[in-house]
Amino acid sequence: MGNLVADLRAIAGPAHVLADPDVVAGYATDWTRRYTGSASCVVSPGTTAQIAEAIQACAGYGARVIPQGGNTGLVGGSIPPAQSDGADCVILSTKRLTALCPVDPRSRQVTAGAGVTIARLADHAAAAGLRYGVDLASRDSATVGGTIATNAGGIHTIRYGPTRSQVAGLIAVLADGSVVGSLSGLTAGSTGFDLAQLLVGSEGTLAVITEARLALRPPEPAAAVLIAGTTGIAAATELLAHIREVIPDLLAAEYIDAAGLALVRDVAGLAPPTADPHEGYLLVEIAATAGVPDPDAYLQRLDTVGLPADTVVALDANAMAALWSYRERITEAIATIGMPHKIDVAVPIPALGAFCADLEGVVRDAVHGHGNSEPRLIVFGHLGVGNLHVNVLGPDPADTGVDEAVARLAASHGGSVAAEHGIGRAKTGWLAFSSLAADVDAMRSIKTALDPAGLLNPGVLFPPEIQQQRATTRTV
Ligand code: FAD
Ligand code: 2HG
Ligand code: ZN
Repeated sequence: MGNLVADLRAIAGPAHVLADPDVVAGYATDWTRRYTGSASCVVSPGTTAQIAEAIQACAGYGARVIPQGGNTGLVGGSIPPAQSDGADCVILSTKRLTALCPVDPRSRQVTAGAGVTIARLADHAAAAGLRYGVDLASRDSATVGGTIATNAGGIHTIRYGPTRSQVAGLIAVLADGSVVGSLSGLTAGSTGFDLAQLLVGSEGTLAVITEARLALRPPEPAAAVLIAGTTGIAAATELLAHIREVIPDLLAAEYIDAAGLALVRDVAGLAPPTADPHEGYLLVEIAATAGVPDPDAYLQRLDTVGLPADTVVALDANAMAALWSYRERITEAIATIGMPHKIDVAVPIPALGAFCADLEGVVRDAVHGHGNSEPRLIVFGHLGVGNLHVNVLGPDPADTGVDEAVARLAASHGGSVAAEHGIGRAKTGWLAFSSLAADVDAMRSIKTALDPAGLLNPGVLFPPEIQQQRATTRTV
């Protein structure tokens, strides 16, 4: 490995290859601390050309490349495998790819380096009178490259779609070191496969994304944020449907269950949002759009919806931010009390009630079946797009029984085992629950075609048994 480190230092510069095991260990552990692996070094190239050279150097030594952005991913995709197959792993950090070009107001697009954080991108867009459509609580660390690689969603997906909907082009380095893509931002074009969209959600398994051309939106300030108590998720979806009938322009529609609200209040020292306690809470952010002149107009429309009497409506920025804290601080609040099992699922909105009705029993059975103590279940998420974050505390982090049971339950309700966090290392075994075998096989064929040696992010996204089968086939 000594030679590879030397070669990488020659490519990226001596200061940009870290090989001290203690330092490397920090990069090889994920945000949740549930997933950890080992790598020989961390390389931070400064340009696309250096990334191409670094990838070729790694390939020459048979070393694997683990692309890493802000390392805020929640499915173990940004860190090396726990068990090595004998090959060295190199973490390729995009932290030096921070170039941010001026916003083009005519196309409403901007070009950003893969290492630009979402918060910086949002500020940059705002300074030009525009907004970036993806926002998430990890905004200060999550990067353009990482959010593209995971097709991140976030709080405004109901309005602007996930990251996929913002990508107008990108530049990426494939496993053989070739550079593909375009930053022209053309929205008209039919020249074969859309490589940029293929790389969205590819989780570092097909290429390292180095730059992206991103669509920006006209500014849509929030006119109001409300929190309404409900009797649970089914009631919350009904209430949301009524609100959408009278106010179509929602920026966000989020759900928090009573356990999540109690925890975030406890950890963050927040007062109750509503006068009475409820089983669940619906948080809605309403866009100030041209058709509705002032906040009173929104309040009049909301009067027709039959909101609970203790609904809280915030109309000024500080009060809106205060209501958002109940939702935005849940992940960090959960992290203060243990290492949760995080199961990010999508379920068709009409089936959310039935899914949640089954959830507690499924979690309890899975946990007791594995000899664990009483689980602590917290459910919240992006209700407007049917994306729930099921967090379970109690079972040993290494015991994946409860994770699998929840993933199966989501699939049995017509849902998906991953909504916005990706498959990573955490969910490879469950991909087939909600994807056709032929779909997984087609994805695997693409992986094999673009990365025949399995250089990029091995063990991420693809079910191990399929990798095994293919490996056997190739050997034969
Ligand atoms: P990393 O964690 O570094 O990497 C994630 C994956 O992308 C890995 O597979 C990695 O190999 C790959 N990757 C990274 N950069 C590149 C690149 N340049 N080229 C190719 N592959 C690359 N996610 C949501 O979707 N919605 C949310 O609302 C949300 N909220 C969060 C809140 C908190 C508090 C936290 C901690 C996380 C949250 N996340 C959320 C998860 C996380 O922020 C996202 O998955 C984000 O997209 C990861 O970006 P990153 O730069 O940190 O990527
Ligand atoms: C969110 O929506 C994130 O807050 C994190 O996607 C979800 O902590 C989680 O499970
Ligand atoms: Zn989320």
